[in-house]
Amino acid sequence: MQETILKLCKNFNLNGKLIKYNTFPSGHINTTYLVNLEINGENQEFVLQQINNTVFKKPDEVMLNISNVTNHIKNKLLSNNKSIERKVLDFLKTLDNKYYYKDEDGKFWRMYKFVNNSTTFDLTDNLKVITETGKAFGEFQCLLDDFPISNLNIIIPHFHNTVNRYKIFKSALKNDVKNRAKDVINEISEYLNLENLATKMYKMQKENKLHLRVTHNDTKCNNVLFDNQTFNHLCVIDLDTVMPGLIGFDFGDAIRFVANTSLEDETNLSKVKLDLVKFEAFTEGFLNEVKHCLTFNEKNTLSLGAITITIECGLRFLTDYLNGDVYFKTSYPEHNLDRARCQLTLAIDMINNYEKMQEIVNNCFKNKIFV
Ligand code: ADP
Ligand code: GN1
Ligand code: MG
Repeated sequence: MQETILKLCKNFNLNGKLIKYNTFPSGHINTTYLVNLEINGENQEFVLQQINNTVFKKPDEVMLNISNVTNHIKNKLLSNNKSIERKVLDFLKTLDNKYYYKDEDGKFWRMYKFVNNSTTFDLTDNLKVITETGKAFGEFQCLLDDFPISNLNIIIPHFHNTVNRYKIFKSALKNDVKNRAKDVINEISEYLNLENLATKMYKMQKENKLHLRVTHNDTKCNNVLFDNQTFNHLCVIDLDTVMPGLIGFDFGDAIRFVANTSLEDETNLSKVKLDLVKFEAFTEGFLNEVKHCLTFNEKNTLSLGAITITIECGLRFLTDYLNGDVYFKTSYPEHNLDRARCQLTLAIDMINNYEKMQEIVNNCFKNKIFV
């Protein structure tokens, strides 16, 4: 691997000495390395990522979206007299002036500068970090509110189309290629019972009751970099799925991840709950940034967005389990099933706490003094 990394660095015009490299504990799709190089006597760190081109079938379009969005954020910060230092990702270009490199095996790679003194969180009880996560994704929305959505490539068509997600699920169930359906009858029927609720927002969008904005579509807490001393948010990362979408889904995906009492694959389901204190902390941070621009329907569907995305994510894990674990990386044979069970438990707890979530959202709107 060492030789491959050196060769890749050279292709990104980096000609230093390789000090070390590590795999980053990262998401379920791409593979990430932290690369340490000595360049002109100075130690410098870079992030090297292999883009999963089974999931991202057109890596060039992914990188075009990312570079356009990143440039827009950079220009907007500068025109508002704000510093761009650690606030925006800095991608490297290859020798042939591209933001990605295709190697001899057909693998796609990209490289960017490591943001110094930064850290990320998976599960955290620190309410400041949770509020900062809300601010980071809210700020991301505002920075891109004048980016023309028609300029974005649709990276994964129908990504949060829950009607289509149910269609794909039913087809996986029918094919049942691994003969696994018989062992998960309860989970299957519980997910099917949630179909009406989970498809409500998508239908509202189709009826023009909710409108599309530039959304991130993967608003997990570990996609925000924080200063490792102050825990103030720095920038939003993992921009692969930036596409037109509903703001309630970005809000909801973040709640699914950050306001859960457990990780997304917890097997002890008695530990899996929506934490309303964390919900409030995130909502305050997020609404602090975006409440001025939300429509009535957007405000009223934030809690439903959390329920919808939690059901959708669990359904995707269960679909992948039925398909034989071909999409998400897994660490053991029943990993996707455990994830699907965890998301189902969380979604049901959210449904039971719907009124309370709505009350918190309404209070955040009423309160004049924000964090
Ligand atoms: P994945 O698609 O695998 O989730 P990410 O782009 O989110 O990939 O990167 C994985 C992890 O690598 C992040 O959660 C973060 O900890 C770290 N990371 C990524 N980019 C940077 C960066 N520019 N500076 C510091 N850390 C980073
Ligand atoms: C995947 O790459 P990662 O782990 O950040 C997935 C998201 C899911 C998430 C669940 C392109 O994100 O949609 O919400 O797993 N990304 C893609 O953890 O499918
Ligand atoms: Mg990520």
